Amino acid sequence: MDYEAELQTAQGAIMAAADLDALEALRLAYLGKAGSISALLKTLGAMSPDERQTTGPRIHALREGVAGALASRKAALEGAALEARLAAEEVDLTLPAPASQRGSIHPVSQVMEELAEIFADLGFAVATGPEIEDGWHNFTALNMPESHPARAMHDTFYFAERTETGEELLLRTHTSPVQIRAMQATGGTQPLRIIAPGRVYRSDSDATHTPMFHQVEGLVIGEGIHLGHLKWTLETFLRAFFERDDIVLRLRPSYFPFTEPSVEVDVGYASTGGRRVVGGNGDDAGHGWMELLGSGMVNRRVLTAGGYDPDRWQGFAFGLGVDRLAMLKYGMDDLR
Ligand code: 2NL
Repeated sequence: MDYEAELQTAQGAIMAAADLDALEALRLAYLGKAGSISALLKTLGAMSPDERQTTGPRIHALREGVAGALASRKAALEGAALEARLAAEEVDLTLPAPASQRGSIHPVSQVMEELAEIFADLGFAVATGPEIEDGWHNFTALNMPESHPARAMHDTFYFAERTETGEELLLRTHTSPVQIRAMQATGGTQPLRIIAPGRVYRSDSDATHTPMFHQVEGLVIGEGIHLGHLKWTLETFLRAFFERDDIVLRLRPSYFPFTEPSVEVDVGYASTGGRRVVGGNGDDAGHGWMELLGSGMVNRRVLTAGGYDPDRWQGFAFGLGVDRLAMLKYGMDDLR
């Protein structure tokens, strides 16, 4: 048998295989269990030692040659397949990118930012402080001594621990303690114009109350500060916040331990289709008054606690709920 010619024929067939399936068929035909070369190898056992000596290496050379041709054709076909895929699956960089999910600012955060911006234009700096407070800064300095009923009214979250000096520790019930700390920091020698925005905590939970809510308090201290400054400041702020010139305020006498006199501030609104829209005189037809915030002239005792001489310095302060303000501005009717 002419093994050389056999090899050349096989190589020709292998190089002509059009695809990997055709190549696999050839591999089985030559080297498979029932393949022609496998059959040749089986004949070796029946040969005489002399014959095997000369024929054996030839059959093995044929097998090696066919296996080599199969491997090289396989590599060539696979390479071609990859090239074809790369050409077909080309990335089109001019296609628009898939849209990604975007987050958004929480209405409460947005309102806090708006407030800070408006008050910055009025010359107010932002003051911050600890959310875990002691009883002195949260209550006593604000004219709410121990045993004062207002202290019990605040539904305070208390810690089991106390400070080194025996003061009770609590989650601040308002941001007033931040302002007390700001007053102390000047040593009672400088005028002050600050807002204190932040989280406050009261053990209270229903459709209109959450145990954590957001408050912004404002404090102005200077010489000759009076109620007129308070009214102008709040009016100017609310006009900017609600983006309306027809904001009308109604100041009602009230009581807070930390201010004297104290005023509750209502804003006129119009009822349109069950929705309240801020603006206009609350006494006009189709209008009403809505309580918006509490304020007043800083109590002499609070000025003293903050280190200011109340015979020389006066101040006004106000406190408002950010969550409610956000609901009002962006038309939401459930705090949650
Ligand atoms: C309300 C009432 C108010 C204050 C907060 C205050 C702070 C200092 C001194 C005096 Cl350091 N006053 N804050 C004054 C009046 C009212 O909040 O109803 N807030 C939601």
